Amino acid sequence: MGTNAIPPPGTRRPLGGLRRTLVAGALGTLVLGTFAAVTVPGSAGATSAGSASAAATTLGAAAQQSGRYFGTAISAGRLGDSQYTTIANREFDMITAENEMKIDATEPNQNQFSFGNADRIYNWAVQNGKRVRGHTLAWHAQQPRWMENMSGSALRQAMINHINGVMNYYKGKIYAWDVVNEAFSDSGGGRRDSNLQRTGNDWIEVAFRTARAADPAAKLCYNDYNIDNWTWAKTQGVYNMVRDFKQRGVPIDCVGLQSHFNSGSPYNSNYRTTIQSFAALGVDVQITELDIQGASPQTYAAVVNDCLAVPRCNGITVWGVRDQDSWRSGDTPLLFSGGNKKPAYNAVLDALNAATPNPTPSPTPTVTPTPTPTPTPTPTPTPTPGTGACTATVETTNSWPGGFQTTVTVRAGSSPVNGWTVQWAWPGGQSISSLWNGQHTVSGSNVTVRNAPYNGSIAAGQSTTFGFTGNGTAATPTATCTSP
Ligand code: 9MR
Repeated sequence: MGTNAIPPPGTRRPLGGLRRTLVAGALGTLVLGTFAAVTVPGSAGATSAGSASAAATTLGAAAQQSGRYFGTAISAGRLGDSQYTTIANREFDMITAENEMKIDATEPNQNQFSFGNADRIYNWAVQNGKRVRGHTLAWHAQQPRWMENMSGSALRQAMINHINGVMNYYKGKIYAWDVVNEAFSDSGGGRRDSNLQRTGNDWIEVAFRTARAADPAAKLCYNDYNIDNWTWAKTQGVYNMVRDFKQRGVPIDCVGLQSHFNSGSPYNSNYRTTIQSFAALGVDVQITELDIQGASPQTYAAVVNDCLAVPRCNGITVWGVRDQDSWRSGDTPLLFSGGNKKPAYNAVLDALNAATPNPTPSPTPTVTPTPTPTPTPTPTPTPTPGTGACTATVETTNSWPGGFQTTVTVRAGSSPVNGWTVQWAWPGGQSISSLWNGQHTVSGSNVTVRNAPYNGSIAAGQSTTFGFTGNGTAATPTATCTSP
């Protein structure tokens, strides 16, 4: 990975022209009242369907008919896989770096910015006529070690410096940034505790104000998971923050609904209400990390139709190309299996093709009444004891001098699992610096990770994952999994 000082980028092709082309194309479509797809120069995914009866044949082209995009997360490590790049290039017109624009990747040492893998993805996207979503600038997870150890005003300043460093480097080139990621607690509707939160409750608005100043052309999003169900307290917490930001003039342009749907956090038909309610605050809504355990075609179509029903829901991104690329591949949650389109793919394409051109891209905001929040249902295990054997597979997914990143796949055996515990011993003094999708305790060299409140239930034969960044020399210990 190349390490660069901050800008001046200058040599890169700005996206502004492309963005203007897309907007003009979309407006032209509206004015002419046709269903013509917008053709993106250089995009293999674009079609030039001439009428309503000529359905688009790729997801990106189908979404463009109503002025929307259809994107995917891309991993730099897979850009050498031609099956992967062929599908990604053909089908998608918006690209998110799955890990490569995160804090640990872009500022591995304080004040030393590194854009090698981020640029690999950015350049691949732009060279193929696609736009890029930036993910993510301020987050409690995947922080580099130097940042994890910081607190107070030094951390606040480091966050500001990081936002400036990354956004300046990509100034004018990113369609939307996930400025702040996952800042709300999984239950109760309040903020998540983190080193950033402990710098003061205003850290989120400081991040957004910093971001606006750094790149006024980028849309600025708040992005989170489990804010899809309108009745959940977490959704209401984020909704109240966005409403407050709009009222006080804190710059925010969009809300990203990650929409990782699974048995603990399933799609609910009130999803459309969630999208409508956020949009009514005067922000765009983007579905940013869509994947659906089992990839039911009906559920994929419902998600697409809910977005299409709201003019300000302006795009959908799926979190990976093929099932094998997914962060939770055992759930087979994506639209492709190997090189093949799954039934969910056809359901999504048909739904996009059935959309009418978007008549009002930015409606006048109206205020929706705040619903009475109901507590987030705790998807805690109904105990069905005794049968839940599970296995844990440890995989080192990244490493660098003095640190590494690991993904652990927890898989249920022939019976469902309700609650799981994974344990291992470090071979050589390693330690965890940040862990997600689980709760860990450490005793000497022994680590115990229990499920998070939302991922304890695993259907028979299915899996979930948790991950962490670690300090020390990369190690791949053997782990045991037990279930009550
Ligand atoms: O898919 C990403 C996986 O490869 C990483 O190991 C993991 C580390 O944090 O992040 C995954 O992406 C997450 C995204 O950045 C934020 N929302 C949840 C996503 C799935 O965990």
